[in-house]
Amino acid sequence: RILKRQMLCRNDIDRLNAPFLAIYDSLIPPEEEKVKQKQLLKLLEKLVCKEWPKARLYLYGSCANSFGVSKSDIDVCLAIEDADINKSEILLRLADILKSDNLQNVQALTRARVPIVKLMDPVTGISCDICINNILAVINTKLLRDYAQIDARLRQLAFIVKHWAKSRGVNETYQGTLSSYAYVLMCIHFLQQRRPAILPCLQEMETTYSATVDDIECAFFDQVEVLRNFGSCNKETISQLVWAFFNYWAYRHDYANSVISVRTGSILSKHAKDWTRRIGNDRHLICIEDPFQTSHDLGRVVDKHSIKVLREEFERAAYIMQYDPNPCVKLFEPY
Ligand code: 3AT
Ligand code: MG
Repeated sequence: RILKRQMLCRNDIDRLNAPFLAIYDSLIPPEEEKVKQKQLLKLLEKLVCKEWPKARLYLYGSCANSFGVSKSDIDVCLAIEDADINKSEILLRLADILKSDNLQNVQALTRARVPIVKLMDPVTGISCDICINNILAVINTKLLRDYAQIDARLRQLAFIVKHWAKSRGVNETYQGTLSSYAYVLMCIHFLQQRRPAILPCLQEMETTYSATVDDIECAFFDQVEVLRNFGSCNKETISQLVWAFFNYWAYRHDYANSVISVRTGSILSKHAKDWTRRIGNDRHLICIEDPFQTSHDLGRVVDKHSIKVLREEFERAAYIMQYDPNPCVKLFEPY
C-alpha cells in the first residue's frame, strides 16, 4: 500500500511549477559570463597556436553542454594530432607559456587520472582546466547539448537535480557519489522512458554525425532542429517530473539487476553486460552506461557505503516531493 501511495503524485504538485522554474532561472549563467568564457578561450587559442600551429582548442563539460550553472569553471581540451606526443611534456610546456602570459595559479597536474593544467585568468576571473586529446569528452558534450535542444524540460530537470546533488553533498566522485555527467545521463534516460516519451534516443536514429575515437565509433542523429516537437504529446510539467525522477530512483529502479542506457534508450540487464560481480574497484552498485565507452559504468565510483548515502538521499527527496509543504526549500537544504 505504501508503494502504491508513493506512485501517486500529490494533488497540489502543479503549485510547485513556478517556484521550480524560478530556481532554474536563477541558476542560468548570464550572457556576460558566456562572453567572458569566449574571451578567455580566444586568448588561450592565441597562445597555443604560437607554439603548436596545428593544435585546436575545444570547450567541453558544463560550459559547453548547456548544463552549466552560473560561475562554473570551464573545461578545455587541447587537441594535438601528432602521433607520438608525450602528454606530460606538452602540459609542462603549456604551463610555462601560460605563466609567462600572466595567467595565475598555473599548475600542471601530470599524474592525475586525467592529466591537466589548471589556471585562473585575472582579467575575467574564470578558472579553467586544460586536458589533452580527451576527444570522447568533447563528443559526449555535443551529445548532451543536442539532447538539451530537443525539449526544454531536460535542462530544467537537470539543473534542479544538479543543484539538489550539490546542496546535499552527493556530487563528489572522490567520496563515492556521482559526477554531474552521470546525473545528466540519468535525466536524459528518465525522459526517454516517460510515456509518451519526452526525448528520443539519438544513437538509435539515422546517423547524421559520426566520429571514430580510439576505435570507438560515435554515431548519432544531430539534426535536432527537426525534433523540437518530439515531446509535445507529453504534457508533464517540471514539478511532476522532479517528483517522478526522485520517485524512480528511490523506489522503482531495480538496483540489483538494471543498467540505465542512454545509448539504447532502454534498461539493460547487468547480467547481459557482465556487471554482476565486483571486478577490482568496479562494484556496479548503481549502473549507468556511458553512451560511447559502453564498457564504462559511471556508477563505478560508488561503494557499499556511498550507495547507502545516495539511496537515502533519493528517498529523502522523494519523501519531500510527496509530503513536504515547502519542497522547493527543503529539497535543497544543506546536509
Ligand atoms: P559541473 O557543472 O562542472 O559540475 P560538468 O558537466 O562540467 O559539471 P564534470 O566536471 O563532472 O561535469 O565533467 C566534465 C566533462 O567531462 C563532462 C563530460 O563531458 C566529461 N566526463 C566527466 N566524467 C566522465 C566520465 N566518467 N566518462 C566520460 N566523460 C566524462
Ligand atoms: Mg566541469
